[in-house]
Amino acid sequence: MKMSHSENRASVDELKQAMRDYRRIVDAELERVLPPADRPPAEIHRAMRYSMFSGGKRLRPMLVLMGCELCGGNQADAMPAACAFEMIHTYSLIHDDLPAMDNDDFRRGHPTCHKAFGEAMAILAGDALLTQAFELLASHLRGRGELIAEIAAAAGTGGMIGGQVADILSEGTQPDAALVEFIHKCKTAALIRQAVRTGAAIAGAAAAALDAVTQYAEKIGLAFQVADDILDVEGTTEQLGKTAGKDRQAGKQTWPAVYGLPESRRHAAQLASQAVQCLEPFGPKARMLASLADFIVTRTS
Ligand code: GRG
Repeated sequence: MKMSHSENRASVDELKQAMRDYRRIVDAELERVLPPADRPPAEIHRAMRYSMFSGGKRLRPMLVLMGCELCGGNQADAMPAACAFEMIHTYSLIHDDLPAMDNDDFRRGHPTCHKAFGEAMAILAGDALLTQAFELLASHLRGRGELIAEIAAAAGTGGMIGGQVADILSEGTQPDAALVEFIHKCKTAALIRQAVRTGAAIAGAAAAALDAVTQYAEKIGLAFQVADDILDVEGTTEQLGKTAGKDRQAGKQTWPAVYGLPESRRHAAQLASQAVQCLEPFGPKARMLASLADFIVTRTS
């Protein structure tokens, strides 16, 4: 029997509380694993910490932990991977903001890493976060080489970096539906997909469960970037914590550029609804992930 909308979703308040709780525990663990700010060479450790702790929703670590818990695993077992995903994500933001890429002055409501520490230190802080992420993964996921390889692939040229390359090379070209889907799936959805999948794999999920959460994650990953494109058009710089309206200015391939805003909103909502359907085999224990799918397309930052 199909569950009603209210049965299969946590309330907005429950989700907000859960997000605060996840954020608190992830931040405590990041505080513990990142090199202390005064450890020599202190400048790089200060730059890494500056970007890691200057805000952010902690969506990717939350997805690792929720994927693990959904499939019956222990939160503690997934915590190193959760931290690793936030480090990989933050590295990508630092590098994306550099003058050679998006040339942004603000991120997460603060001056970008290169504005605060200079370009050389920002490049190195990104490199160091990526490197430490894989150190964490290798030291905690013993015997899980295939899983670590999957994470590397999601962050690499077949995933996030590949999407970034296509995004840069397509600036100023005619809006193209196939191209924007490729960019969004690689640049954004690949890491989000892998976050949920990694949590589930750490829990030892059976093939069918792993497949179902992966399909959920693919949908929310794409929905997340479509919503991000819409926010770039509709949001303010204060609300977003980064410069609004830059996609259009740079002639980026975005969902609104191809489909317009009303159709983009409809498509984001449809992806969220399809994501929730993928969770049906899990029943009520997936209600928080179902609400998260709604949050992803209704968020304002
Ligand atoms: C490898 C340099 C490099 C870049 C990869 C991920 C990426 C491509 C660039 C970062 C900038 C960007 C617009 C990425 C798209 C994904 C996205 C919307 C990131 C922002 O994620 P949020 O909203 O950020 O989760 P917070 O600050 O909340 O963590």
